[in-house]
Amino acid sequence: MNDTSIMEQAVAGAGLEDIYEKVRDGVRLSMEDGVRLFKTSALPALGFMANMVRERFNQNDAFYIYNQHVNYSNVCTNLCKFCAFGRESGHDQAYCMSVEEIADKIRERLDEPIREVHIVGGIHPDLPYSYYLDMLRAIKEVRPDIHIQAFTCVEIAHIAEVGGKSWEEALQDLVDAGLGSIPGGGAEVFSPRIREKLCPEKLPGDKWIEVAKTAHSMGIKSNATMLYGHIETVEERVEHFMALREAQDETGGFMCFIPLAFHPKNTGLEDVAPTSGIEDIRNIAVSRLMLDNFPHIKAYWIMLGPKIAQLALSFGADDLDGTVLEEKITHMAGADTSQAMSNREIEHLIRGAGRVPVERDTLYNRVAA
Ligand code: V47
Repeated sequence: MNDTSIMEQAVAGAGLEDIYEKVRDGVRLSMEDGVRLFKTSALPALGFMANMVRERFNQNDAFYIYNQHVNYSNVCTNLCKFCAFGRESGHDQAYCMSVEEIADKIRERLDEPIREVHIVGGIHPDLPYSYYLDMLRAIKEVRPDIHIQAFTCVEIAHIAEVGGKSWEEALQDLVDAGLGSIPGGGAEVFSPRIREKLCPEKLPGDKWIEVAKTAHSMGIKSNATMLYGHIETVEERVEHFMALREAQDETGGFMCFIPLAFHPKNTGLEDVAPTSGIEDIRNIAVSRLMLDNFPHIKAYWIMLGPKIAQLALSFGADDLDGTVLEEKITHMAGADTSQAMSNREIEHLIRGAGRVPVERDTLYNRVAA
């Protein structure tokens, strides 16, 4: 008996033959299918199916990028319950980097082959519109070849409001100043119930999608995330996938989906237990199966830990993110992962998973080692 027929037996044993047939034949899965996949305990069967889709999209490749994070300010008016990073303006732990300090952060690492700077901050009540444009210009001046992936859809809507601009106008100004693409944060869970309970001040889910679609219509690529493992139901997770899949059908502008494992420490949800490895793997696998029009699924090692992220490469993920120098948001919420991994360490993880490491740029072009 070959490997495939053994796994087909595992699928049958789990009562998932109908879903398997759809996956094998490239037929789109339904909301009900997604809920069943979240509820099955047959992890190997789930992984077998997710891996089929993963290899259909990305063969044996596993991507990573040499990148640096800049979290320019933790001052935030939203103060979401799940966030350990944000502080009210005037708080003794509040900080905001000047444009010069941000430029210095980039300058400090000019001798490293960094391809991307990933920039996310809070919703700052007082920063002027010019700050965001000046930040991008200053980075490009120091390092013209770097790709700037900056400002979640939530920040873009805020920046536009600060500048008295439409989303299109603000996005155009940001692109002219050096913006390359948009990271996937701020999506959380789109469900109004969840947003009402955890982040009532935040841009609503439907508006997050509208900002992303606006960016896509202008040729700006973006990512998407989902924060799981707090108070959301599996139905709400699958609805989140369905909304993203529908938007992607319309624009094709999403590059990558990243399930973000909730870290409870120092948040307003400290009673919630951290996610288990099984839950993490399940979220990777179900997202790979439901998001049939997303080319990449990222296992963000900073949140998952390197070992679960490595395992995820056999359960649907094809990307580990990257070196992630200087990340703050997850570490403030108790992540015990290191602050950075070297290219060698990442390649070692990928090879250990039996995959081929591929260094990429932000837009998933292969780069020569
Ligand atoms: O939007 C906040 C999440 C996000 C916590 O686009 C938390 O490639 C876990 O979006 N526990 C920011 N997560 C990070 C992000 C991201 C990271 C890596 C790559 C990309 C990409 C995007 O972090 C926030 C929020 O959803 N977050 N607090 C927490 N306690």
